[in-house]
Amino acid sequence: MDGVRPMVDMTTQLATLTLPNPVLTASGCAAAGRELHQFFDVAALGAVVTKSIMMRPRSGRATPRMAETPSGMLNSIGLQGPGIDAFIDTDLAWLAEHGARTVVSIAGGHTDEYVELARRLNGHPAVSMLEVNISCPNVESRGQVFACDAIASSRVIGAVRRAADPSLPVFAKLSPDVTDITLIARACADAGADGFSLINTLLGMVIDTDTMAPALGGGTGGLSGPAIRPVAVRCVWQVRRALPHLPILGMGGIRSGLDALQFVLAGASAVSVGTAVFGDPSAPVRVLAELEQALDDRGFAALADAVGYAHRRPADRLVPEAAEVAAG
Ligand code: RRO
Repeated sequence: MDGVRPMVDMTTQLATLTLPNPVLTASGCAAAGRELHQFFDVAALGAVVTKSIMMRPRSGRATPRMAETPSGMLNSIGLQGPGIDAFIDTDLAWLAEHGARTVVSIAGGHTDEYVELARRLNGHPAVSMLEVNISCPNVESRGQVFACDAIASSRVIGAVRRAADPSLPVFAKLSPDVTDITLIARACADAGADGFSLINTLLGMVIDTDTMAPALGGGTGGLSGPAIRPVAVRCVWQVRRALPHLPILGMGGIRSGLDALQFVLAGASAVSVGTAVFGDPSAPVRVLAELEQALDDRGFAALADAVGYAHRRPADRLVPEAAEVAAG
């Protein structure tokens, strides 16, 4: 670095949505952006992705709800939230007032709940996109997680796509806890998904060796942080290869610009920074600056040119310098 600000075109496209840059918050790690606004202007991000919201207020699972793990953490929040009405009146209103582009994550216990949520959000000027969190127990199917079943996933995504404002991109947030994530992705694509958020947390457990019981009140929890990054990059790679025409919002353990670059090269058009904000609330803006520098260092004039670059055969590599940088 020579102190000269890089000049990379960082705009990105998530289906019909154009964002000024590709770094977003991750659902569940920044509530609705208010707390992070003490550290940086949330409108400077590509978008704020809000904590998954349900129809009714929920108090969540039993405490403790977090446990440390090597290079990561487990959470078992259990969809704590104010419910859609309070969310629209307070959180969305605050985001609109602060000029933040907003991706609203919705969650439901059955397909009709997702549909009702999409309807309530229709026409709200602050909403730029819907992220459909299908990593929730389906109360109509013995609590089986929607995202672990292709038919249940496609039912929810199809219904949300039909209910949502046609101009609003609908992204399916998939779980890595499946044998073949491309089967679920294809089912969602066939049902009308405009893109994918990859990945949700992996299901894990920590046993407290003093109490000799699960450390989390809820027993199991979602594993996030750098420990899951290779799994997330693999999922982005596989879905990009299977469905190259659909955009991906990638996430899972991103702490630096180079971490974000891995996701972009694997096929993500944008990234969410999640767990990193608990230790470094300014991580999203730092990651954005580092990503821009990393792209500039590798000779990219535009982020869009780097999306999916790792899939190219050597003969199709348009930026010869990239090979030299990679070789060190
Ligand atoms: O609320 C949660 O406990 C939670 C959700 Br909805 C999710 O999608 N992923 C996660 O790790 N935790």
